Amino acid sequence: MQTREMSAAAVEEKRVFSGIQPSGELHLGNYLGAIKGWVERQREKVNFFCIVDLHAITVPQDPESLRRRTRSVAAMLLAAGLDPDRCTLFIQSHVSAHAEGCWLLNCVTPIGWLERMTQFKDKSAGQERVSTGLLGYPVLMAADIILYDADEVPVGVDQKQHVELARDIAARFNRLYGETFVVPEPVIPEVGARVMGLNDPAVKMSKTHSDVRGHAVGMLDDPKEIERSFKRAVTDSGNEIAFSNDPGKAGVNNLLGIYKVVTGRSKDEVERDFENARGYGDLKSRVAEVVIEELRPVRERYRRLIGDVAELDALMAVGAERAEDVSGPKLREVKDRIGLALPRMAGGG
Ligand code: AQP
Repeated sequence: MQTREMSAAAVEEKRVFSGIQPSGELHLGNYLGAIKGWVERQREKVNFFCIVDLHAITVPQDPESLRRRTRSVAAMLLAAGLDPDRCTLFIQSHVSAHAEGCWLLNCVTPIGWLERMTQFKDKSAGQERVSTGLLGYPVLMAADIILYDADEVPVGVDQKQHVELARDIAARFNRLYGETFVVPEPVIPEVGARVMGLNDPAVKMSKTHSDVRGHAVGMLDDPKEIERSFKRAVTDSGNEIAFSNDPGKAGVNNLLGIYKVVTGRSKDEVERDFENARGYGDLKSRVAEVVIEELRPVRERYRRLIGDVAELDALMAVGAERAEDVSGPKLREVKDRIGLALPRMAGGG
């Protein structure tokens, strides 16, 4: 297994890759489970963050909405604090190595590995037609990650299984063709890794359900909407405000988890903050308050950024060039290992 040496310099140079789909309006789960952590970590490592539009089309998308949302996600990530001077931020379809790499990895990935993926089972359940792309989603994700020799992949817990599959694919390729890829590790935040729907704390907050009233807090929701969403949040008939693994207390646990990640306080401190709370109503309004203040500057920066389309497109073009500089040579190495005739050989050179 190929790993990087753990010298001090190597620790600094650790590579990080993560992605986000422009498949709907971004929500608090995306922010707390992924984006907030990306922003905090961007100073420490070499980071690649990708807007994975090719993943989004594994389920039907309206072309105009997809284009608009892809730009909107770019603006949102910048508004949340990603700094293009400290990370490489780009759009997946702008770098052809991802789709090409996916094909090459498809050819070493047993189909059974894909059929047992939970997300595939969930997203294909009850559908009359399911695209081959949906089944191959994790192979594309593996290509995204391993073409950059990423050591770490920060994701919410829902994506852990896919990162584990990327590890299996990288290791299998290395076994078949010799050491080529770094085998990546998933990095899951301790809290915030699975923000649950406010209307149903048994279901993860998701873009797919964000049309359902009271399910998600959108990153662009205004303070009044955020307050309303939290007021409606499902809790239980008790009154104890404490972290708990009891499924019956999942609503309160979810609210406390959100408060914890936003404020950066420990579990004990969070519970102490609510010692004198006047019931769940108080809990809900204080959680709403910290979320409103957390998202306010993001929303304001977003409004400014989304107005300058030319600047956004230029930033994404620079990101794609930098991504290509890393993934392009890796893809050529992979083709060489497999035995594909490289272009320089075509002319007899
Ligand atoms: N509810 C969540 N709690 C914590 N983290 C979450 N993530 C998503 N939902 C939650 C994390 O956000 C990152 C980007 O997710 P994605 O765009 O790749 O898609 P997803 O995981 O499939 O998330 P969605 O929002 O539920 O989208 P749809 O409905 O389109 O499938 C990932 O790191 C993910 O873990």
